[in-house]
Amino acid sequence: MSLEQKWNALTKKTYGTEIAKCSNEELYYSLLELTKEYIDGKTPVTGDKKVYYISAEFLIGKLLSNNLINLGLYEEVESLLAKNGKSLAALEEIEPEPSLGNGGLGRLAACFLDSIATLGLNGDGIGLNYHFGLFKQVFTNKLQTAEKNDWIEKQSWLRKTDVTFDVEFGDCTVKSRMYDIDVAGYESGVNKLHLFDLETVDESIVKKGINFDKENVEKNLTLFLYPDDSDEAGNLLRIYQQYFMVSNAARLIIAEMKEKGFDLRKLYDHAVIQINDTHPTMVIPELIRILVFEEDFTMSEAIEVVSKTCAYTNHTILAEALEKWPLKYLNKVVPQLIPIIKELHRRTAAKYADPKVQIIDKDGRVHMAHIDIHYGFSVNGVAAIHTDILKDTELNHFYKLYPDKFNNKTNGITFRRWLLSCNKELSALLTKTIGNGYKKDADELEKLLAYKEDADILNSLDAIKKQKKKELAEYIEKKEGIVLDTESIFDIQIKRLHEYKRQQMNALYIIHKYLEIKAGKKPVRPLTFIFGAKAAPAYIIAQDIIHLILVMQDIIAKDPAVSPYMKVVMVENYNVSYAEKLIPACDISEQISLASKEASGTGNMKFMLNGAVTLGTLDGANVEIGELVGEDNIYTFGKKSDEVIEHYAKADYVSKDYYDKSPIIKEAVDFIISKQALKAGNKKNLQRLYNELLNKDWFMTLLDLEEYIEVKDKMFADYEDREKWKRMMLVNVAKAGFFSSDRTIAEYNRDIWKL
Ligand code: 26V
Repeated sequence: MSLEQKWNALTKKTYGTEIAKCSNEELYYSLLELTKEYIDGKTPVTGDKKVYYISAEFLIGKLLSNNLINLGLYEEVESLLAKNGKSLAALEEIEPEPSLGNGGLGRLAACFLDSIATLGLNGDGIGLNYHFGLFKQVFTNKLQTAEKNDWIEKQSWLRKTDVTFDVEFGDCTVKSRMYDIDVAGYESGVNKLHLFDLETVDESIVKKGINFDKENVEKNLTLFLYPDDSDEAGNLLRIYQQYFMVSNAARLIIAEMKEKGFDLRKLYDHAVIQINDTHPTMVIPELIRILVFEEDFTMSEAIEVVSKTCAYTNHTILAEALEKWPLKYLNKVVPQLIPIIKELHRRTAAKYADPKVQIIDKDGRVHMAHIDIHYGFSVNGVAAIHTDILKDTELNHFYKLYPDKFNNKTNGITFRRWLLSCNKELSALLTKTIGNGYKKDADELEKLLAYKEDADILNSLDAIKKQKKKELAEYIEKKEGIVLDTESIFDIQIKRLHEYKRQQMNALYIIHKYLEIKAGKKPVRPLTFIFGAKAAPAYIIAQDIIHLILVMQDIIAKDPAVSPYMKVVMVENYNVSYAEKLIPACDISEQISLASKEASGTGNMKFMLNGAVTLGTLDGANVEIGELVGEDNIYTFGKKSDEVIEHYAKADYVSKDYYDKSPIIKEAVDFIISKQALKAGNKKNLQRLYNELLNKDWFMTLLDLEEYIEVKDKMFADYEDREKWKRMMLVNVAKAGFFSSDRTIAEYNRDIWKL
C-alpha cells in the first residue's frame, strides 16, 4: 500500500472520512500514528555493546517533521497534503513541544541521540518523563511568571511499555514505569529514548503556577524538571528524582545484560554508561550496590567493573553548578547508598591526601563530580578551551592524578534539525550547488568555498536570509503582537538567562544606542534586537535582567523619535520550536559570555550553520569557530580567559572603577535607575540590578562593555558592505561541517564507547 492509501485507510477507520475532508487536528494525530507505524517497520539497531546515555534532560523539540525527514517521507507527505489543499506547516503547529529540558545540556543530549541512531550505533537515552517539565514562561507587568507546561496529550510519541520497577527510598517505595520515544536515525536504524515515570504521579497536586507539595514524593516525583531548590525540601526532591532516574537505569541495564546472556563480570564489554553532568552520578554507587548485594560480587570486584563501565561529561565550570549533596540529605533519601559512598571515599582518601580530591569534604558534603572522576574511566569537557581549563585549573588536581582519563569532545548539533528541517531553502540551495553529500558527510559543506566570489550564490544566500527574516517577522507579529522591520539588521541572543552569559551587557548596549539616537546620532539602517531566555524562578538577578530588557522594549516602542531606528523584542517562552524560527533569520549571533565561563555553547554553531556572523568573546566553542572561519569572518572582543581567571584568582576586579573612568559606561548604567526607566519599570528590580552591577558584577559585565560597543558598532557598519557580508555568511556556512554532532559522536565512539 502507498503512504496515501495507508493514511486514507487510517483516517477512514478513525474519523470516518478521507484526508481531504479531515481537520488539521485529525490529520496531525493520524499522521502521528502512521509515522509510528513506519518506524515500527525499521530495523532496531543492535550490537554486542551498547551505550546508555543517562541525562536529567532531553530537550528533543517537536518530533513530527524530524521523524518524517529521517524516514525519508517528508516530501511525499508534504505534496500529498498540498494536493488535498492542506499544509504540513499547519500540522506542525498542532504538535506540543515536549518539556523535558532546560538548555544546552538537554539539547545536546537530543542531538546526540539523533546522531547515535544515524551512525547506526547501538545506544539508548535514559531519563525521566516530567509531566510539566520546565515551566512555561509568561510575562506579566514586564516580569517573568512561571506556569506549568502541560505538554503530554492522550496521543503522543510516548509509548507505554510493560517495564516497571520498584524504587526504594529511605522512607518509602514507589513503582516506576518506562515509556519509550522512538529515535529514528537519518536514513538509518531506530534506537529508543527510555523515560521513566512514577506510576502514582498525581498532576492534581499542582495548585497555583508551579506550586506543589514538595514532600509528597509518591505523587510529585516526575512532575517538574529542576524544582525550586532554594530550601531543604527542594534539595531532597532533587535527590529523590536523581535516584529514581538512576535506580531505574541500573535495573534496566542489568536486565538487558541478563536477557542477552552477557556476563555481568564483563559488563564493560557490553555496556558503557555516559553520565551527562553530575545529575546521574548516583548510578555509580547504585550499580556497585546491586552487584555486591544481589550478584555476589566482592566490593573490589564491583568497583572495578563499574569504574570500567562509566564515563563522565562535564558541562560547566561554574562552582555553584557543581553538585555537592550533604551526606545527611543523602542519608534521608537513599540510606542504602551511604555505606557505598563512604567506602568509595575511604578508598580514595587512603590513596590521596589532598583535601581537594576527596569525595566527602570536611563539611560532610558529597562532591558528585569527584565520584565520577575517581570511579569512571573517562572525563571529558565539551570544547577545546573548556577541557583545557578543566585540566589546567578547575580539575587540575584530578588531572595530575589521572592524565589519561581526560579528553575533549567538542560539542556538535544535528544538521537534520538545524539545517534540513529548519532551513529548507538553504538546504535546497546547498544541494543544488554542492550536491547531496553534505547531508551524510558534513565536511562536504566546504565545497561551498569555491563559490565565494560567485554573485549568484551570494545573492541567493542573501535572498534566503531575507525570506527567513520575513517568516520570523510574521510569526513574531502573530505571537507577540510586535511588528518587525525586515530591512533592519536582526541581532539575536537566545539562551538560558544567566549573568555569565551577560544578557545584561547586551541590554546596556541597547541603552547606549537609545541614548545616542535620542542625541541625534541615527544608525544607517534600523536595528532589531531579539532576546529569548528563561530564568530559573529563584534566580533573582536574572529576573531583574529580564525586567530591564522588557522595560527597554517598552520605552523604545513608545518613543517615536527612536522607534523607527531600533526595536527590542524579548519573545515569550523561548523554546526549541522558537529557536528553529529565530536561528535561520539571524544576521548577528550574540555569544558574549565572560571568557572561561561558557563551556561550549551550541547555539553559536546553529547560527553559524544558518549564515549568521558571530559577535563573541573567546569562550567555549567560539574559539573553534574563530579558528575555522578565520578572523575576517568573525567579530571577537573582550578579555581572554586567562586574564579573567587571573582577575578571579587575585580578586582584583572592581566594577566601580570601570564605571568611574568611562562616561559611556556610566551613562548606560545610570539610565537603569533614571526617572524614565523607573517610570516604565519597578524601582525594586531596577535598583537591585543597578547595585549589583556597580558593587559586585561577579561576571564582569563592565570589564568588556566598551570594547563590546565598539565592535558591535563596527559590525553594523560592515553590514552595509553587502558583498563583504554575504561572503562572510558563505564562509560561516561552509566551515560549519566540523560542528555536526555526527562528528562529535564518531569521536565519542572512537575514544570512549568503542562500540
Ligand atoms: C545545573 C544546575 C544547577 C542547579 C540548578 C539547576 C541546574 C540545571 C542545570 C545545570 C547544569 C547546566 C549545565 C549546562 O547546561 N551546561 C551547558 O552545556 C552545554 C552542552 O555541553 C554547553 O554548550 C553550555 O556551554 C553549558 O552551559
